[in-house]
Amino acid sequence: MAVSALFGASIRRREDPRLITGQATYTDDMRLPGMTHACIVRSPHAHARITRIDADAARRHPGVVAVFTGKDLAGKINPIPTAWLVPNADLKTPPHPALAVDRVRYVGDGVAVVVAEDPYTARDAAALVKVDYEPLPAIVNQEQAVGAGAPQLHTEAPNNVAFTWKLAGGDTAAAFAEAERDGVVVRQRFVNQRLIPNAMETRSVVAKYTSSSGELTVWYTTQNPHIARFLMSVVTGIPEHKIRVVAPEVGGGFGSKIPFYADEAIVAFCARATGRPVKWTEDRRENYLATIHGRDHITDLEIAARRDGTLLGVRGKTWANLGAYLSTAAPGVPTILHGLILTGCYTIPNLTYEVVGVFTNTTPVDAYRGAGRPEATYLIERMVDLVAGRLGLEPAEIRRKNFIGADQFPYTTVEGLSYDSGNYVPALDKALELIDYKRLREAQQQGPKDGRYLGIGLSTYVEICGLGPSAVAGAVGFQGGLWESATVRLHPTGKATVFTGASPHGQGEETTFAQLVADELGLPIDDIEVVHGDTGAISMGWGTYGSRSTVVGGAAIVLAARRVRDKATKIAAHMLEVAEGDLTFAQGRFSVRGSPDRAKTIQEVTLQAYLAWSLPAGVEPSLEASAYYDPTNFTFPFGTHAAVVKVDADTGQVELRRYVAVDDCGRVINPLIVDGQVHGGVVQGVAQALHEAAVYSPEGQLLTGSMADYAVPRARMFPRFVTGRTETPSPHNPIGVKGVGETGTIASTPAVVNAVMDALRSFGITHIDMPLTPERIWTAIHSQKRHEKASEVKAR
Ligand code: MCN
Repeated sequence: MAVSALFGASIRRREDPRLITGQATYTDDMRLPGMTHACIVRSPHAHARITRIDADAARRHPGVVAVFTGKDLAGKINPIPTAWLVPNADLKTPPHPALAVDRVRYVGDGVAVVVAEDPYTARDAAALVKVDYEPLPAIVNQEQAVGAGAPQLHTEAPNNVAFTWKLAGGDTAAAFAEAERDGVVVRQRFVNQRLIPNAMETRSVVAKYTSSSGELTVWYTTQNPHIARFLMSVVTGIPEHKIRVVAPEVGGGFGSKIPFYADEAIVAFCARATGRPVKWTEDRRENYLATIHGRDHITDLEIAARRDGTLLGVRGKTWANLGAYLSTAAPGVPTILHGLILTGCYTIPNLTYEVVGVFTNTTPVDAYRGAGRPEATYLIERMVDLVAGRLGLEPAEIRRKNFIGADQFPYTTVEGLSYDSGNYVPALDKALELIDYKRLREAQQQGPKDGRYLGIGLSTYVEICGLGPSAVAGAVGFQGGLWESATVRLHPTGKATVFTGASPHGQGEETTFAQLVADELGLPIDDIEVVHGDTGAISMGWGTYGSRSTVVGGAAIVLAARRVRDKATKIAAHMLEVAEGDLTFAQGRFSVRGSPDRAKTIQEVTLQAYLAWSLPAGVEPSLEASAYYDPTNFTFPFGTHAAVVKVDADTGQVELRRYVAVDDCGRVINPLIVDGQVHGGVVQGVAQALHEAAVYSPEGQLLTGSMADYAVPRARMFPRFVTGRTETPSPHNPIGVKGVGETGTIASTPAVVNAVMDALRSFGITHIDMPLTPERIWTAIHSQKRHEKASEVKAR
């Protein structure tokens, strides 16, 4: 590929050919000599005492290498830790044993593990492990779980309360008093239903322990190998420098591969205990039970506004279901990542909010794409529409009226965040133009033609991403740093290897990071390799989540590349016998100012750096540099999404007819990849609005326990998306970028729900909880009709 400015170029993802031609190595593709296979015996009960485990028959089964129970692991494997200790919330962290010892707390809780010569034998033998359970009453609903008489999960957490987190700013009481006097107060209960992440690849682990050296190597499906290594060391007691964690290809994660799971520690234990490599791969049903779930909030919210639509304050309380144990980042998701963005892109000066984190007999809940921010955006964007409806205002205009102004940045929100940059009106205008808003409203005025009601929904969002800085991580209790490392190494032949602490698993950074380096050093992109996901190759990294890889990891790469260029400039000046200041650098050539023919290419300079026959005084041989970048703030992407639906009043069926996403993620490295990220995110967000829900029986059985029962979205459910962009660079990172990996998920859910509610306005329906299935919509329409009929009769 020609050397030219690649920042901003729509280059096809370089990683895709191997991914789509069967040449990639995923964890489950790993084959090691002498490898065995593990199967984890899981509880069929949501809550039960274990009175006895008899593993003799399993142990005797031909081909079984070993069977371990919770008792075998006790004292040898530490409890699975939580890594986000949110302060000032009275956080309770009850122990989470890798395998349950005397009590199981959710369907899927690990009880024993069988290691066998092949996966089928392991599974057959697992069925022979006889576990005697004494069932206990279970609780799955978080609001009921904190009520009197509810079954108790952990003695350390009375009333099942894991934490109570409060946030307050301004004078909310005065704001509501004003609105009660001379304005409007809207109250609504929202259920943000539980979702199940559906990465293409389920979780998988291969562990190999070498007793002679005491070294543990773990290949596995993680989004953050260095955090995994750290926690593996904490849990297994194996020193960190003796552990290598490798994330081979990872087939998507969407947050579900951030946590450190019990299963990973169990597999490592088995490898050490048996002296043989062990592989464990979830099947899809196991994945639904044992991999984290997302969302699951119940919220009572109130919003106060003046009659002219000026938003005055927000007040509310959320009960966040955390499942049976605290997963790695769980406490931070419904608090820091949620509460701190609750007032969205509006100048709302007063806020009082409380989040109660609750243990229930369900699969643990943790970060799922957007993690806390989709829930917050849903609340505020629904509320703004409800206020508009109550006051008879145009949804686009009430938003415009309350936006933080372009001249107000950096803007300190009532939650205490400092939004870096923004210009919300142009994004709204662009979305309105792309969706043809005026014409749609006119069409809506004419009423439904075919029994299908037209609805238009907007969502104007802002989100927190690019997680660092580390000082903030510390202040909010995240037990890690949030900087990123990068090394840019030029080889003697002028080719480059880039090492990043980010750990992409579908986002395309092997392409975009190479674009950054190609631009900084003037190298052809094909001469640049990006290496990630291996603690043996990369000094340190904090991984890929919170749309941080480009903002933090990309910035580190650019800083490292600039250091390489600075050193190369010194060597080039020496080679050309001029002062450094006499050189210009463009398209990979160092040229003498005024004599463009006197030049050295970056490749010539690199060779000299390695030959070291004649280097300037004080310059060391070789050409590589590292950088460790810790941002000074988060970044705050924003935009407007607009959805057009038609709702069939006879069947309740929703057709998503058009979808426009206008996102502002600062400067864009690769528009094609950014579009792809938005598309994927929108699909997930729309699926929450219309289709997906994890459903538990009151006894704690997951009723949507397979893809046959859980409504994973299909391509045919979506129209062609229209994407647009505005570009407001982030002022505080060296490349002006903001993250984009989650914007689609964050913005789209309320856009679609607002559109459906807009369509149902003439029925007097203002809210239906998600997912907006035909049955729910039909029921709402018909109960409203019944209600109207009853009122008519009464009036007569
Ligand atoms: N990008 C760009 N210009 C920008 C911003 C980003 O070209 N201004 C590019 C990036 O360089 C990268 C992609 O867009 O190629 C996404 O980058 P970024 O916003 O930095 O997000 P991360 O790489 O940190 O990815 C995390 C984010 C999250 S949190 C989830 S969850 C998620 C997501 O990305 N999970 C995904 N997208 C996913 N995509 C796939 N295929 N699989 C997942 O599991």
